[in-house]
Amino acid sequence: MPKQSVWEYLRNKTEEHSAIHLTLIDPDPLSGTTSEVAGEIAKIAFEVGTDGIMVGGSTAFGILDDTVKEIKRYVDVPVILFPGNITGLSKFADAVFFMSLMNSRNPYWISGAQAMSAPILKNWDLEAISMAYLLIEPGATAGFVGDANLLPREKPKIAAAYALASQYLGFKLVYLEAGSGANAAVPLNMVKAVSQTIDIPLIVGGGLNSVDAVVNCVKAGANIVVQGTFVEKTVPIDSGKSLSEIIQALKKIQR
Ligand code: 1GP
Repeated sequence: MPKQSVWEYLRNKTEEHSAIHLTLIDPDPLSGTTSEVAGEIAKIAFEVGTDGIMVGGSTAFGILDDTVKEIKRYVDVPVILFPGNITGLSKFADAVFFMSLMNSRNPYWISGAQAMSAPILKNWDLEAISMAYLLIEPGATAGFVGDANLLPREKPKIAAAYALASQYLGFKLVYLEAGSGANAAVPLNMVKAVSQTIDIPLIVGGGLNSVDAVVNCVKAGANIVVQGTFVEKTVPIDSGKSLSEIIQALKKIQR
């Protein structure tokens, strides 16, 4: 039997459970997240039940390959790249979220970076999972870097229209992103409006920092939740206790 692809793994898991949890790790030696630290965080996140590790790459400065290899030593879930640019690629990962920032004003982030990187992925035979990336206010660093025409928080129908257009364009996933470290997560009525509009899995991330935030987001319709800042802040302090509480609460939700 052929090996299950990462896409099949994600799709099957989202069909089996109310929602799944992904941990985002941004390797950044300048702020202390060396490849070794990333490996330790991933190990604990895996042990407490996260379903996959996403690896950002915007500040990885030459340590991305080492980071991915270090993480893979400790986890038995997919390691998926979440690139901030064409520099965020590593042949050692299991797959890449091949993203298009649908609401960017700059075509580089919609199709330019993708064209630059597609031949590299083919050469490496790295699985590319197409994903529409929608940036919602406040957008944080990704909003600024990606030159996004940020989707207004109080206009869920606009987000739903972008998400439906993404589905019709053939994307496998839609990601509603408030921005890493955002002081306000994606509004629940927006998560609900989008999830009721599309038939493909919905990922939500940015500013999800508590049990309630994650549970309510899933109840509103998210199929996959992403936590980065919360994991990087709490795991070194409490060895994964807070993260474990969140993941257990998420797995118990009935829809
Ligand atoms: C960022 O959505 C992810 O791309 C995670 O955001 O760091 O706020 O959890 P946080």
